[in-house]
Amino acid sequence: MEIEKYQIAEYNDPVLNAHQKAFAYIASTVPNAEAIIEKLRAFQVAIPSWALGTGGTRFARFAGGGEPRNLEEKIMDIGLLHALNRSSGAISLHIPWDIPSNPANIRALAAQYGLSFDAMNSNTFQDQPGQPLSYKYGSLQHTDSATRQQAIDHNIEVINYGIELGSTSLTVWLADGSCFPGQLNFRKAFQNTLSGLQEIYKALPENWKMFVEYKAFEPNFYSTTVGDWGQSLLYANKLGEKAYTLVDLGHHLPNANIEQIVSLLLMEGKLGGFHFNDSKYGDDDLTVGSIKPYQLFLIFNELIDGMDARGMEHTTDLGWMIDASHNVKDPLEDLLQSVEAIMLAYAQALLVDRRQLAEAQKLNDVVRAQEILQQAYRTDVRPLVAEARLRDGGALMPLCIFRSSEVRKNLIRERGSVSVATGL
Ligand code: PSV
Ligand code: MN
Ligand code: MN
Repeated sequence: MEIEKYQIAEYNDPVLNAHQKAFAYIASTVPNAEAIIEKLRAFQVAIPSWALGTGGTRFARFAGGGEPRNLEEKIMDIGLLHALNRSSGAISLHIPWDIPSNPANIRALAAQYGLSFDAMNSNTFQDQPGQPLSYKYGSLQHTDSATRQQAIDHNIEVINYGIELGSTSLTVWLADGSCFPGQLNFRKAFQNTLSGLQEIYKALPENWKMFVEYKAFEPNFYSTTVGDWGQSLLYANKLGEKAYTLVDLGHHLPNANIEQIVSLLLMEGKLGGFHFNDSKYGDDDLTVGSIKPYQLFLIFNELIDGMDARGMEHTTDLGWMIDASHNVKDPLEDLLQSVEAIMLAYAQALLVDRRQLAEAQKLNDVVRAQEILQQAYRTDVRPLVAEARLRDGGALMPLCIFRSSEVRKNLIRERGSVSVATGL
């Protein structure tokens, strides 16, 4: 199932006039509309290969139809998203969930859809069929050196796949930790993990980065060996200049001030990448911007402020990825919503008058500082984001096209209604 450029233009046609009016209005009210549009056009968010089918909870999985049956079909699905929104130009792979049997062909297929390979993700949180040693009690932290070595070898294998695909980063998320007090010696677990990461780090090509993802809880519920940004930063600092912290929005304890974490990591030159999602309770992996859109805006506000202060390129100097799971929505519709939410938050943050904000901060004018932020947040930037898409041949209303061209119905016809993951 593909949507051709001319079809997108046909769908755009009836709404073009209304869009032009809305765009003319915002372009006349904000000082830097053209500059924002150029930034939006360049900005790309990677789609995780694991978010294209219906996810589930530990209780149940209710799969939808037409799910991709293999990596090729996952790439096609992301190609479709990218054709509609022009902002999903990358894919993030999880190994061994998505082993490219022929990396050169997979790379060429992705290129046909204008997609590149963002961070590669290793998996030492599950045992795979035929795997000699179990990760039940952790991987890099394990008390047994052979198990640690197995986890190191796996990460190096993932790097090698990534090299063939043209990726330039590895994300390591470890489920390592403990469920009960006394189970683990924290210092030994940290030291084992550090030496494992050091071995993996040695295998990184010159131009690669390693992202150390932290998470406060789950699947271990007493301690986590990379439990928060402080611990991740400790590892990243000890590893070296190619190692960075990765922030997944759902991996914090309730009410953590993520925008402050982002700001300080950037100040230290140690923020590497992002997993976007939203949550109310824990690692809920809900649609980006569906629960706390103001927090998302505040995070982008710090990102822009911090990146600009360090002269970083918004598009390339951080890894921008979604990490989500869809239990009740069509995954492709959900991803369109997530990317849109990210683009809106980015556009709003670009609107912030930083000179005035700095002045208000200096004068301790708390009210004015809040007004400046909320002025940007409350501006309806949807026409700016739509205009950026339009200029790149994308859809003014991606979700509407997705629905009216009956994408899901066609995918079900092509691929069937049985999910590969559940067999139902
Ligand atoms: C773990 O919760 C996580 O956020 C990591 O990024 C994993 O790679 C991903 O979810 C998929 O399980
Ligand atoms: Mn994640
Ligand atoms: Mn997660």
